[in-house]
Amino acid sequence: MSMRAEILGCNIRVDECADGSNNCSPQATCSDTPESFTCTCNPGYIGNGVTCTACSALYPGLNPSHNFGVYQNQCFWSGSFRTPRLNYMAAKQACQDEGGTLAMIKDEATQTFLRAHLRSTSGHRQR
Ligand SMILES: [Ca+2]
Repeated sequence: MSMRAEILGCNIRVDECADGSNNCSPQATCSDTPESFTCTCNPGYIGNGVTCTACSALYPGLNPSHNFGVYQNQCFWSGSFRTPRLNYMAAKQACQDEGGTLAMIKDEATQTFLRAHLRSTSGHRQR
């Protein structure tokens, strides 16, 4: 009769979000994972989660500053009903003056994001 000993691996799960040992930015949300944790910048901020920068800080000339949205780690800004209406060339120039580019709709997902963003920032209902 032989005795067999098995050494079982201890899998101790650490919640870095709860114990404060994560390095997430104060402007990020920490999510615990079994192996580690992830940091995701909060709405209105872009970055890698360890460093998050407010879109309004990157583009201080754009007002209202709360009209920023983030999609695929890029800042999008739209005017409100108070913003003067611009034609294509004037809008393109206005974006360039602020160090950005006029948003061009490249795909369905971007279009869906922009439609929802414009609905939430335009200041009045769109039909
Ligand atoms: Ca963890």
